[in-house]
Amino acid sequence: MAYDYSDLVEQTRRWTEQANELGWINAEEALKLSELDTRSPETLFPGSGLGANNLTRPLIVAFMGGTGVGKSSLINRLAGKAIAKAGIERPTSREVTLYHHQSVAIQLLPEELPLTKINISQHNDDTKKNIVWIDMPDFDSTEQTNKQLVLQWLPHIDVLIYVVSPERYRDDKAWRLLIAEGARHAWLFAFNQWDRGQSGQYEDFNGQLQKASFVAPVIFKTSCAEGWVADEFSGLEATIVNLATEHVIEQLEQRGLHLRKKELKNKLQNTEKLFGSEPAFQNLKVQWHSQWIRTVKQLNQGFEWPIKLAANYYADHAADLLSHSANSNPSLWDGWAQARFADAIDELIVNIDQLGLSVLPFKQPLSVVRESASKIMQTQTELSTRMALANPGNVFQRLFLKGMRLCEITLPLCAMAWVGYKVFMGYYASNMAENHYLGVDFAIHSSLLIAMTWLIPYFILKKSQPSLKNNALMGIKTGLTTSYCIIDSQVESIIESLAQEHKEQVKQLLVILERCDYSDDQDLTIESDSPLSRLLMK
Ligand SMILES: Nc1nc2c(ncn2[C@@H]2O[C@H](COP(=O)(O)OP(=O)(O)OP(=O)(O)O)[C@@H](O)[C@H]2O)c(=O)[nH]1
Ligand SMILES: [Mg+2]
Repeated sequence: MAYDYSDLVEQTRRWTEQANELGWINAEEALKLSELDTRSPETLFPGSGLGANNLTRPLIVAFMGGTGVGKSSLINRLAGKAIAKAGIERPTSREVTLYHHQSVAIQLLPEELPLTKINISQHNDDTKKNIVWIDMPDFDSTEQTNKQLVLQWLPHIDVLIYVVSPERYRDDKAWRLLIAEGARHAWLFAFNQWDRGQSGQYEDFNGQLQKASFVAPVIFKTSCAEGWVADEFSGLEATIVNLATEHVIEQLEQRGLHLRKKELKNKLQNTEKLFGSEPAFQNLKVQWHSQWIRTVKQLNQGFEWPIKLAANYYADHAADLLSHSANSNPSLWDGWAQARFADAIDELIVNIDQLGLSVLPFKQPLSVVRESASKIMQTQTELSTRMALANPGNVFQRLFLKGMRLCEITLPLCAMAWVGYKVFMGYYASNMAENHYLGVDFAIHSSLLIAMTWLIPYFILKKSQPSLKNNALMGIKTGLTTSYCIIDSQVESIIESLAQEHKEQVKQLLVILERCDYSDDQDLTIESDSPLSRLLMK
Protein backbone atom coordinates (compact mmCIF):
# COMPACT_ATOMS: atom_id res chain seq x y z
CA MET A 1 0.00 0.00 0.00
CA ALA A 2 1.35 3.42 -0.96
CA TYR A 3 1.07 5.96 1.82
CA ASP A 4 0.03 9.53 1.16
CA TYR A 5 2.79 11.98 1.72
CA SER A 6 0.50 14.06 3.95
CA ASP A 7 -0.19 10.95 6.09
CA LEU A 8 3.51 10.33 6.42
CA VAL A 9 4.09 13.95 7.38
CA GLU A 10 1.36 13.70 10.00
CA GLN A 11 2.79 10.47 11.39
CA THR A 12 6.26 12.01 11.46
CA ARG A 13 4.91 15.07 13.27
CA ARG A 14 3.20 12.95 15.90
CA TRP A 15 6.29 10.83 16.35
CA THR A 16 8.55 13.90 16.56
CA GLU A 17 6.32 15.54 19.17
CA GLN A 18 6.32 12.44 21.31
CA ALA A 19 10.03 11.73 20.94
CA ASN A 20 10.79 15.34 21.77
CA GLU A 21 8.46 15.33 24.79
CA LEU A 22 10.11 12.18 26.10
CA GLY A 23 13.52 13.71 25.46
CA TRP A 24 14.78 11.19 22.91
CA ILE A 25 15.36 13.96 20.38
CA ASN A 26 16.26 17.55 21.15
CA ALA A 27 14.38 20.65 20.01
CA GLU A 28 16.80 21.27 17.16
CA GLU A 29 16.32 17.78 15.79
CA ALA A 30 12.56 18.04 16.24
CA LEU A 31 12.57 21.31 14.31
CA LYS A 32 14.46 19.71 11.44
CA LEU A 33 11.91 16.92 11.27
CA SER A 34 8.96 19.27 11.48
CA GLU A 35 10.23 21.37 8.59
CA LEU A 36 8.56 19.18 6.02
CA ASP A 37 7.17 20.86 2.99
CA THR A 38 3.56 19.96 2.41
CA ARG A 39 3.20 22.68 -0.21
CA SER A 40 3.05 21.62 -3.83
CA PRO A 41 1.55 22.93 -7.07
CA GLU A 42 -1.65 20.96 -6.47
CA THR A 43 -2.24 22.74 -3.16
CA LEU A 44 -3.18 25.82 -5.19
CA PHE A 45 -6.07 23.85 -6.66
CA PRO A 46 -7.84 22.08 -3.82
CA GLY A 47 -10.57 19.74 -4.98
CA SER A 48 -8.88 19.07 -8.25
CA GLY A 49 -5.78 16.93 -8.49
CA LEU A 50 -5.12 13.70 -10.19
CA GLY A 51 -7.35 10.75 -9.69
CA ALA A 52 -10.26 12.89 -8.55
CA ASN A 53 -13.09 12.57 -11.05
CA ASN A 54 -11.09 13.23 -14.17
CA LEU A 55 -10.27 16.72 -12.95
CA THR A 56 -6.89 18.14 -13.49
CA ARG A 57 -5.19 21.42 -12.94
CA PRO A 58 -3.16 23.78 -15.06
CA LEU A 59 0.61 23.62 -15.34
CA ILE A 60 2.27 26.28 -13.21
CA VAL A 61 5.18 27.93 -14.95
CA ALA A 62 7.29 30.70 -13.43
CA PHE A 63 9.97 33.05 -14.70
CA MET A 64 12.73 33.17 -12.19
CA GLY A 65 16.17 34.71 -12.12
CA GLY A 66 18.31 37.61 -10.96
CA THR A 67 17.21 41.21 -11.07
CA GLY A 68 17.14 42.93 -14.42
CA VAL A 69 17.53 39.83 -16.56
CA GLY A 70 14.15 40.50 -18.21
CA LYS A 71 11.62 38.22 -16.47
CA SER A 72 8.86 40.82 -16.46
CA SER A 73 9.70 41.77 -20.04
CA LEU A 74 9.28 38.10 -21.07
CA ILE A 75 5.86 37.73 -19.43
CA ASN A 76 4.79 41.03 -20.98
CA ARG A 77 5.90 39.75 -24.35
CA LEU A 78 3.91 36.60 -23.78
CA ALA A 79 0.80 38.55 -22.78
CA GLY A 80 1.28 41.00 -25.61
CA LYS A 81 0.83 43.86 -23.16
CA ALA A 82 2.48 45.31 -20.08
CA ILE A 83 0.95 43.20 -17.33
CA ALA A 84 4.08 43.32 -15.15
CA LYS A 85 6.19 46.34 -14.40
CA ALA A 86 9.50 46.18 -16.25
CA GLY A 87 12.14 48.84 -15.97
CA ILE A 88 15.58 50.04 -15.12
CA GLU A 89 15.02 50.43 -11.39
CA ARG A 90 16.75 47.54 -9.52
CA PRO A 91 14.83 45.57 -8.47
CA THR A 92 11.73 46.50 -10.45
CA SER A 93 9.24 43.79 -9.51
CA ARG A 94 8.27 43.56 -5.84
CA GLU A 95 5.24 41.40 -6.39
CA VAL A 96 4.26 38.20 -8.14
CA THR A 97 2.33 38.57 -11.40
CA LEU A 98 -0.04 35.73 -12.30
CA TYR A 99 -1.20 35.44 -15.87
CA HIS A 100 -3.81 32.80 -16.62
CA HIS A 101 -6.95 31.89 -18.51
CA GLN A 102 -10.13 33.40 -17.12
CA SER A 103 -11.61 29.93 -16.53
CA VAL A 104 -8.86 28.93 -14.11
CA ALA A 105 -9.75 29.21 -10.47
CA ILE A 106 -6.79 29.33 -8.14
CA GLN A 107 -7.22 29.18 -4.43
CA LEU A 108 -4.51 31.24 -2.87
CA LEU A 109 -3.81 30.29 0.70
CA PRO A 110 -3.13 33.34 2.88
CA GLU A 111 -1.25 31.26 5.43
CA GLU A 112 1.22 30.23 2.74
CA LEU A 113 1.30 33.13 0.31
CA PRO A 114 1.20 36.86 1.00
CA LEU A 115 -1.93 37.87 -0.94
CA THR A 116 -1.06 41.59 -0.92
CA LYS A 117 1.93 40.87 -3.13
CA ILE A 118 0.01 39.33 -5.97
CA ASN A 119 -1.01 40.93 -9.20
CA ILE A 120 -3.38 38.90 -11.39
CA SER A 121 -3.97 39.29 -15.12
CA GLN A 122 -6.35 37.08 -17.06
CA HIS A 123 -6.71 36.23 -20.74
CA ASN A 124 -9.09 34.26 -22.89
CA ASP A 125 -6.62 32.60 -25.25
CA ASP A 126 -7.78 28.96 -25.25
CA THR A 127 -4.44 27.69 -26.61
CA LYS A 128 -2.84 28.60 -23.27
CA LYS A 129 -5.81 27.55 -21.17
CA ASN A 130 -3.93 24.96 -19.13
CA ILE A 131 -1.04 27.15 -18.08
CA VAL A 132 -0.66 29.60 -15.21
CA TRP A 133 2.29 31.90 -15.95
CA ILE A 134 4.02 33.62 -13.10
CA ASP A 135 6.50 36.46 -13.11
CA MET A 136 8.52 36.38 -9.93
CA PRO A 137 10.57 39.10 -8.36
CA ASP A 138 14.32 38.62 -8.30
CA PHE A 139 15.98 36.76 -5.48
CA ASP A 140 19.46 38.16 -5.67
CA SER A 141 19.03 41.90 -5.12
CA THR A 142 19.34 43.57 -1.75
CA GLU A 143 15.57 43.36 -1.39
CA GLN A 144 15.20 40.50 1.11
CA THR A 145 11.38 40.48 0.92
CA ASN A 146 11.70 39.62 -2.78
CA LYS A 147 13.81 36.60 -2.01
CA GLN A 148 11.33 35.51 0.67
CA LEU A 149 8.46 35.88 -1.76
CA VAL A 150 10.25 33.70 -4.31
CA LEU A 151 10.95 31.04 -1.69
CA GLN A 152 7.30 31.07 -0.60
CA TRP A 153 6.15 30.52 -4.17
CA LEU A 154 8.78 28.01 -5.24
CA PRO A 155 7.07 24.86 -3.91
CA HIS A 156 3.96 25.73 -5.91
CA ILE A 157 5.76 25.76 -9.26
CA ASP A 158 5.86 22.92 -11.79
CA VAL A 159 8.21 24.38 -14.39
CA LEU A 160 10.79 27.05 -13.74
CA ILE A 161 11.98 29.16 -16.62
CA TYR A 162 15.33 30.25 -15.34
CA VAL A 163 16.13 33.54 -17.04
CA VAL A 164 19.70 34.79 -17.39
CA SER A 165 21.29 37.69 -19.19
CA PRO A 166 24.78 38.02 -20.70
CA GLU A 167 25.93 39.80 -17.54
CA ARG A 168 24.23 37.60 -15.00
CA TYR A 169 24.34 34.04 -16.23
CA ARG A 170 27.13 33.21 -13.81
CA ASP A 171 25.38 34.77 -10.84
CA ASP A 172 26.43 32.92 -7.71
CA LYS A 173 23.29 33.33 -5.59
CA ALA A 174 21.03 32.24 -8.40
CA TRP A 175 23.28 29.29 -9.07
CA ARG A 176 23.17 28.10 -5.47
CA LEU A 177 19.38 28.22 -5.49
CA LEU A 178 19.33 26.28 -8.71
CA ILE A 179 21.45 23.53 -7.19
CA ALA A 180 19.38 23.44 -3.98
CA GLU A 181 16.03 23.40 -5.74
CA GLY A 182 17.25 21.52 -8.76
CA ALA A 183 15.56 18.20 -8.33
CA ARG A 184 12.18 19.57 -7.37
CA HIS A 185 11.12 21.18 -10.63
CA ALA A 186 11.29 20.89 -14.35
CA TRP A 187 13.65 23.52 -15.74
CA LEU A 188 13.77 25.52 -18.92
CA PHE A 189 16.39 28.16 -19.51
CA ALA A 190 16.03 31.49 -21.25
CA PHE A 191 19.22 33.25 -22.24
CA ASN A 192 17.52 36.64 -22.45
CA GLN A 193 18.90 39.91 -23.81
CA TRP A 194 20.39 37.73 -26.56
CA ASP A 195 20.56 40.85 -28.67
CA ARG A 196 23.64 41.61 -26.58
CA GLY A 197 24.73 38.02 -26.06
CA GLN A 198 27.64 36.06 -27.52
CA SER A 199 27.78 32.42 -28.49
CA GLY A 200 30.76 31.87 -26.10
CA GLN A 201 28.55 32.93 -23.21
CA TYR A 202 25.83 30.59 -24.36
CA GLU A 203 28.31 27.67 -24.51
CA ASP A 204 29.68 28.57 -21.12
CA PHE A 205 26.16 28.61 -19.64
CA ASN A 206 25.31 25.34 -21.33
CA GLY A 207 28.47 23.76 -19.89
CA GLN A 208 27.63 24.96 -16.40
CA LEU A 209 24.17 23.44 -16.62
CA GLN A 210 25.62 20.16 -17.75
CA LYS A 211 27.93 20.20 -14.76
CA ALA A 212 24.85 20.78 -12.62
CA SER A 213 23.39 17.49 -13.91
CA PHE A 214 21.27 18.67 -16.84
CA VAL A 215 22.44 16.23 -19.50
CA ALA A 216 21.04 18.27 -22.40
CA PRO A 217 19.59 21.47 -20.96
CA VAL A 218 16.89 23.17 -22.99
CA ILE A 219 18.03 26.77 -23.42
CA PHE A 220 16.20 29.36 -25.50
CA LYS A 221 17.91 32.49 -26.72
CA THR A 222 15.42 35.28 -26.27
CA SER A 223 15.37 39.00 -26.62
CA CYS A 224 12.76 41.50 -25.64
CA ALA A 225 14.63 44.41 -27.16
CA GLU A 226 12.48 46.44 -29.47
CA GLY A 227 12.94 45.58 -33.09
CA TRP A 228 14.73 42.33 -32.40
CA VAL A 229 12.85 39.46 -34.01
CA ALA A 230 15.29 36.62 -34.58
CA ASP A 231 15.04 34.75 -31.30
CA GLU A 232 13.62 31.50 -29.91
CA PHE A 233 10.79 32.92 -27.84
CA SER A 234 8.13 31.08 -29.85
CA GLY A 235 10.04 27.80 -29.23
CA LEU A 236 9.95 28.51 -25.50
CA GLU A 237 6.24 29.21 -25.64
CA ALA A 238 5.52 26.09 -27.71
CA THR A 239 7.56 23.89 -25.36
CA ILE A 240 5.48 25.06 -22.41
CA VAL A 241 2.21 24.59 -24.31
CA ASN A 242 3.28 21.02 -25.17
CA LEU A 243 4.05 20.33 -21.56
CA ALA A 244 0.63 21.38 -20.36
CA THR A 245 -0.93 17.93 -20.60
CA GLU A 246 -2.50 15.83 -17.95
CA HIS A 247 0.17 13.17 -18.34
CA VAL A 248 3.05 15.58 -17.77
CA ILE A 249 1.33 17.14 -14.79
CA GLU A 250 0.76 13.68 -13.36
CA GLN A 251 4.43 12.77 -13.88
CA LEU A 252 5.54 16.01 -12.25
CA GLU A 253 3.27 15.46 -9.29
CA GLN A 254 4.50 11.93 -8.80
CA ARG A 255 8.08 13.00 -9.09
CA GLY A 256 7.44 15.75 -6.55
CA LEU A 257 5.86 13.26 -4.17
CA HIS A 258 8.66 10.81 -4.66
CA LEU A 259 11.26 13.47 -3.93
CA ARG A 260 9.46 14.67 -0.87
CA LYS A 261 9.14 11.13 0.43
CA LYS A 262 12.82 10.63 -0.23
CA GLU A 263 13.67 13.82 1.64
CA LEU A 264 11.47 12.73 4.53
CA LYS A 265 13.14 9.34 4.52
CA ASN A 266 16.60 10.93 4.60
CA LYS A 267 15.62 13.06 7.54
CA LEU A 268 14.17 10.09 9.39
CA GLN A 269 17.25 8.01 8.63
CA ASN A 270 19.49 10.76 10.01
CA THR A 271 17.35 10.89 13.12
CA GLU A 272 17.52 7.13 13.47
CA LYS A 273 21.31 7.30 13.32
CA LEU A 274 21.35 9.80 16.19
CA PHE A 275 18.83 7.82 18.16
CA GLY A 276 21.21 5.24 19.64
CA SER A 277 20.96 1.48 19.49
CA GLU A 278 19.46 -1.20 21.68
CA PRO A 279 22.81 -2.83 22.64
CA ALA A 280 23.85 0.54 24.07
CA PHE A 281 21.41 -0.05 26.92
CA GLN A 282 22.95 -3.45 27.65
CA ASN A 283 26.41 -1.86 27.72
CA LEU A 284 25.09 0.85 29.95
CA LYS A 285 23.81 -1.71 32.45
CA VAL A 286 27.17 -3.47 32.51
CA GLN A 287 29.02 -0.19 32.93
CA TRP A 288 26.70 0.92 35.72
CA HIS A 289 27.16 -2.37 37.52
CA SER A 290 30.95 -2.19 37.67
CA GLN A 291 30.78 1.48 38.46
CA TRP A 292 28.38 0.84 41.36
CA ILE A 293 30.67 -1.85 42.79
CA ARG A 294 33.45 0.73 42.85
CA THR A 295 31.21 3.34 44.44
CA VAL A 296 30.00 0.90 47.12
CA LYS A 297 33.60 0.04 47.98
CA GLN A 298 34.38 3.71 48.31
CA LEU A 299 31.30 4.38 50.42
CA ASN A 300 32.08 1.45 52.72
CA GLN A 301 35.59 2.77 53.30
CA GLY A 302 34.19 6.18 54.11
CA PHE A 303 31.51 4.76 56.39
CA GLU A 304 33.90 2.69 58.52
CA TRP A 305 34.23 5.25 61.30
CA PRO A 306 30.69 6.76 61.11
CA ILE A 307 29.05 3.33 61.46
CA LYS A 308 31.02 2.70 64.68
CA LEU A 309 29.79 6.00 66.07
CA ALA A 310 26.26 5.21 64.96
CA ALA A 311 26.47 1.73 66.53
CA ASN A 312 27.53 3.28 69.86
CA TYR A 313 24.67 5.70 69.63
CA TYR A 314 22.15 2.99 68.87
CA ALA A 315 23.51 0.79 71.67
CA ASP A 316 23.07 3.68 74.08
CA HIS A 317 19.60 4.53 72.76
CA ALA A 318 18.38 1.02 72.03
CA ALA A 319 15.28 1.46 74.11
CA ASP A 320 14.35 4.72 72.33
CA LEU A 321 14.95 3.12 68.96
CA LEU A 322 12.84 0.09 69.73
CA SER A 323 10.01 2.16 71.19
CA HIS A 324 10.12 4.43 68.11
CA SER A 325 10.59 7.43 70.33
CA ALA A 326 13.98 8.43 68.93
CA ASN A 327 13.62 11.30 66.55
CA SER A 328 17.14 12.34 65.77
CA ASN A 329 19.04 9.19 64.94
CA PRO A 330 22.52 9.64 63.48
CA SER A 331 22.61 9.84 59.68
CA LEU A 332 25.36 8.03 57.82
CA TRP A 333 24.54 9.67 54.50
CA ASP A 334 26.46 12.89 54.93
CA GLY A 335 27.61 15.45 52.38
CA TRP A 336 30.60 13.32 51.48
CA ALA A 337 28.45 10.26 50.70
CA GLN A 338 26.00 12.36 48.69
CA ALA A 339 28.92 13.80 46.69
CA ARG A 340 30.27 10.29 45.95
CA PHE A 341 26.85 9.16 44.86
CA ALA A 342 26.38 12.28 42.72
CA ASP A 343 29.74 11.48 41.10
CA ALA A 344 28.50 7.98 40.26
CA ILE A 345 25.31 9.35 38.70
CA ASP A 346 27.29 11.97 36.75
CA GLU A 347 29.60 9.27 35.45
CA LEU A 348 26.56 7.27 34.41
CA ILE A 349 25.24 10.28 32.49
CA VAL A 350 28.60 10.69 30.75
CA ASN A 351 28.47 7.01 29.80
CA ILE A 352 24.94 7.42 28.43
CA ASP A 353 26.15 10.26 26.24
CA GLN A 354 29.21 8.34 25.09
CA LEU A 355 27.06 5.39 24.13
CA GLY A 356 25.18 7.68 21.76
CA LEU A 357 21.96 7.82 23.75
CA SER A 358 20.04 10.94 24.62
CA VAL A 359 20.67 11.83 28.26
CA LEU A 360 17.50 13.85 28.67
CA PRO A 361 15.10 10.96 29.43
CA PHE A 362 17.50 9.72 32.13
CA LYS A 363 18.00 13.00 33.91
CA GLN A 364 14.70 13.30 35.73
CA PRO A 365 14.40 9.70 37.05
CA LEU A 366 18.07 9.67 38.01
CA SER A 367 17.70 12.92 39.90
CA VAL A 368 14.86 11.28 41.87
CA VAL A 369 17.20 8.43 42.85
CA ARG A 370 19.91 10.95 43.63
CA GLU A 371 17.60 12.81 45.99
CA SER A 372 16.15 9.71 47.61
CA ALA A 373 19.47 7.94 48.36
CA SER A 374 19.84 9.54 51.77
CA LYS A 375 16.30 8.58 52.77
CA ILE A 376 16.75 5.00 51.56
CA MET A 377 19.95 4.72 53.57
CA GLN A 378 18.42 6.19 56.72
CA THR A 379 15.28 4.07 56.57
CA GLN A 380 17.12 0.85 55.84
CA THR A 381 19.85 1.27 58.44
CA GLU A 382 17.30 2.19 61.12
CA LEU A 383 15.09 -0.71 60.24
CA SER A 384 17.93 -3.24 60.23
CA THR A 385 19.35 -1.87 63.49
CA ARG A 386 15.97 -2.13 65.11
CA MET A 387 15.62 -5.70 63.92
CA ALA A 388 19.16 -6.54 65.03
CA LEU A 389 18.57 -5.11 68.49
CA ALA A 390 15.26 -6.92 68.81
CA ASN A 391 16.78 -10.22 67.62
CA PRO A 392 20.41 -10.13 68.68
CA GLY A 393 23.10 -12.14 66.96
CA ASN A 394 23.03 -14.03 63.79
CA VAL A 395 21.00 -17.17 63.14
CA PHE A 396 23.60 -19.53 64.59
CA GLN A 397 24.11 -17.38 67.59
CA ARG A 398 20.39 -17.21 68.16
CA LEU A 399 20.05 -20.99 67.83
CA PHE A 400 22.91 -21.53 70.22
CA LEU A 401 21.41 -19.16 72.79
CA LYS A 402 18.05 -20.85 72.45
CA GLY A 403 19.72 -24.19 73.14
CA MET A 404 21.55 -22.76 76.11
CA ARG A 405 18.35 -21.35 77.54
CA LEU A 406 16.80 -24.75 77.19
CA CYS A 407 19.81 -26.35 78.85
CA GLU A 408 19.62 -23.82 81.66
CA ILE A 409 16.20 -25.23 82.53
CA THR A 410 16.40 -28.85 81.45
CA LEU A 411 19.85 -29.79 82.77
CA PRO A 412 19.18 -28.79 86.42
CA LEU A 413 15.76 -30.46 86.14
CA CYS A 414 17.38 -33.65 84.85
CA ALA A 415 20.00 -33.45 87.58
CA MET A 416 17.28 -32.91 90.16
CA ALA A 417 15.30 -35.79 88.75
CA TRP A 418 18.38 -37.99 88.90
CA VAL A 419 19.18 -36.90 92.45
CA GLY A 420 15.51 -37.49 93.40
CA TYR A 421 15.65 -40.89 91.90
CA LYS A 422 18.89 -41.72 93.69
CA VAL A 423 17.42 -40.42 97.03
CA PHE A 424 14.36 -42.55 96.55
CA MET A 425 16.33 -45.64 95.49
CA GLY A 426 18.82 -45.12 98.34
CA TYR A 427 16.00 -44.78 100.83
CA TYR A 428 14.28 -47.84 99.49
CA ALA A 429 17.51 -49.89 99.47
CA SER A 430 18.40 -48.83 103.02
CA ASN A 431 14.95 -49.85 104.19
CA MET A 432 15.29 -53.24 102.64
CA ALA A 433 18.82 -53.89 103.77
CA GLU A 434 18.65 -51.78 106.88
CA ASN A 435 21.71 -49.98 105.64
CA HIS A 436 22.66 -46.42 106.21
CA TYR A 437 20.52 -44.10 104.30
CA LEU A 438 22.48 -41.94 101.81
CA GLY A 439 25.81 -40.65 102.90
CA VAL A 440 27.26 -37.14 103.13
CA ASP A 441 29.22 -37.73 99.97
CA PHE A 442 26.11 -38.26 98.03
CA ALA A 443 24.57 -35.10 99.41
CA ILE A 444 27.60 -33.04 98.42
CA HIS A 445 27.95 -34.58 95.00
CA SER A 446 24.31 -34.28 94.10
CA SER A 447 24.19 -30.66 95.24
CA LEU A 448 27.25 -29.97 93.19
CA LEU A 449 25.71 -31.70 90.16
CA ILE A 450 22.54 -29.65 90.40
CA ALA A 451 24.51 -26.46 90.85
CA MET A 452 26.79 -27.24 87.92
CA THR A 453 23.98 -28.17 85.54
CA TRP A 454 22.36 -24.86 86.29
CA LEU A 455 25.40 -22.63 86.55
CA ILE A 456 27.22 -23.82 83.44
CA PRO A 457 24.44 -22.97 80.96
CA TYR A 458 23.79 -19.77 82.96
CA PHE A 459 27.36 -18.58 82.55
CA ILE A 460 27.60 -19.66 78.96
CA LEU A 461 24.42 -17.71 78.26
CA LYS A 462 25.75 -14.72 80.08
CA LYS A 463 29.01 -14.78 78.23
CA SER A 464 27.70 -15.52 74.75
CA GLN A 465 25.01 -12.84 74.84
CA PRO A 466 25.93 -10.48 71.90
CA SER A 467 26.65 -6.94 73.00
CA LEU A 468 24.19 -4.22 72.05
CA LYS A 469 26.94 -2.39 70.23
CA ASN A 470 27.81 -5.40 68.15
CA ASN A 471 24.16 -5.93 67.40
CA ALA A 472 23.74 -2.35 66.31
CA LEU A 473 26.86 -2.61 64.16
CA MET A 474 25.56 -5.70 62.47
CA GLY A 475 22.19 -4.04 61.94
CA ILE A 476 23.77 -0.97 60.37
CA LYS A 477 25.90 -3.10 58.05
CA THR A 478 22.89 -5.12 56.95
CA GLY A 479 21.00 -1.86 56.38
CA LEU A 480 23.85 -0.51 54.28
CA THR A 481 23.94 -3.61 52.10
CA THR A 482 20.17 -3.48 51.59
CA SER A 483 20.35 0.22 50.70
CA TYR A 484 23.07 -0.42 48.13
CA CYS A 485 20.91 -3.13 46.57
CA ILE A 486 17.83 -0.89 46.49
CA ILE A 487 19.72 2.00 44.87
CA ASP A 488 21.35 -0.34 42.38
CA SER A 489 18.05 -1.94 41.40
CA GLN A 490 16.36 1.48 41.12
CA VAL A 491 19.00 2.65 38.63
CA GLU A 492 18.80 -0.64 36.79
CA SER A 493 15.03 -0.44 36.48
CA ILE A 494 15.33 3.12 35.14
CA ILE A 495 17.70 1.84 32.45
CA GLU A 496 15.38 -1.05 31.67
CA SER A 497 12.19 0.98 31.43
CA LEU A 498 13.92 3.60 29.27
CA ALA A 499 15.29 0.82 27.07
CA GLN A 500 11.70 -0.31 26.53
CA GLU A 501 10.55 3.20 25.79
CA HIS A 502 13.46 3.71 23.39
CA LYS A 503 12.69 0.43 21.64
CA GLU A 504 9.09 1.50 21.15
CA GLN A 505 10.17 4.85 19.68
CA VAL A 506 12.59 3.16 17.26
CA LYS A 507 9.88 0.72 16.26
CA GLN A 508 7.49 3.53 15.40
CA LEU A 509 10.23 5.36 13.50
CA LEU A 510 10.99 2.25 11.47
CA VAL A 511 7.32 1.86 10.61
CA ILE A 512 7.27 5.37 9.13
CA LEU A 513 10.53 4.70 7.31
CA GLU A 514 9.14 1.52 5.85
CA ARG A 515 6.04 3.38 4.72
CA CYS A 516 8.22 5.96 2.96
CA ASP A 517 9.59 3.12 0.87
CA TYR A 518 6.19 2.22 -0.51
CA SER A 519 6.08 4.69 -3.34
CA ASP A 520 4.66 4.65 -6.78
CA ASP A 521 8.10 4.24 -8.32
CA GLN A 522 6.82 2.03 -11.11
CA ASP A 523 4.80 4.97 -12.45
CA LEU A 524 7.70 7.31 -12.06
CA THR A 525 9.73 6.27 -15.05
CA ILE A 526 9.77 9.19 -17.42
CA GLU A 527 10.31 8.00 -20.97
CA SER A 528 13.40 9.39 -22.68
CA ASP A 529 11.28 10.73 -25.56
CA SER A 530 8.93 12.51 -23.14
CA PRO A 531 9.10 16.31 -23.44
CA LEU A 532 9.79 16.30 -19.74
CA SER A 533 12.89 14.13 -19.69
CA ARG A 534 15.36 16.82 -20.75
CA LEU A 535 13.94 19.31 -18.29
CA LEU A 536 14.72 17.31 -15.20
CA MET A 537 17.92 17.31 -13.28
CA LYS A 538 19.42 13.83 -13.26
N1 LIG B 1 18.63 44.84 -24.48
C1 LIG B 1 17.68 44.19 -23.88
N2 LIG B 1 17.11 44.71 -22.78
C2 LIG B 1 16.13 44.02 -22.15
C3 LIG B 1 15.72 42.76 -22.61
N3 LIG B 1 14.76 42.32 -21.76
C4 LIG B 1 14.59 43.25 -20.84
N4 LIG B 1 15.41 44.29 -21.06
C5 LIG B 1 15.54 45.47 -20.23
O1 LIG B 1 16.12 45.11 -18.99
C6 LIG B 1 15.56 45.87 -17.94
C7 LIG B 1 15.04 44.98 -16.87
O2 LIG B 1 13.93 44.28 -17.39
P1 LIG B 1 12.83 43.62 -16.45
O3 LIG B 1 11.90 42.88 -17.30
O4 LIG B 1 12.27 44.62 -15.52
O5 LIG B 1 13.75 42.65 -15.62
P2 LIG B 1 13.32 41.74 -14.43
O6 LIG B 1 14.08 40.49 -14.55
O7 LIG B 1 11.87 41.64 -14.32
O8 LIG B 1 13.90 42.57 -13.18
P3 LIG B 1 13.38 42.55 -11.71
O9 LIG B 1 11.94 42.80 -11.73
O10 LIG B 1 14.14 43.65 -11.04
O11 LIG B 1 13.74 41.27 -11.15
C8 LIG B 1 14.48 46.72 -18.55
O12 LIG B 1 14.97 48.02 -18.73
C9 LIG B 1 14.19 46.09 -19.89
O13 LIG B 1 13.80 47.03 -20.85
C10 LIG B 1 16.34 42.24 -23.76
O14 LIG B 1 16.05 41.16 -24.23
N5 LIG B 1 17.31 42.98 -24.37
MG1 LIG C 1 10.50 42.03 -12.94
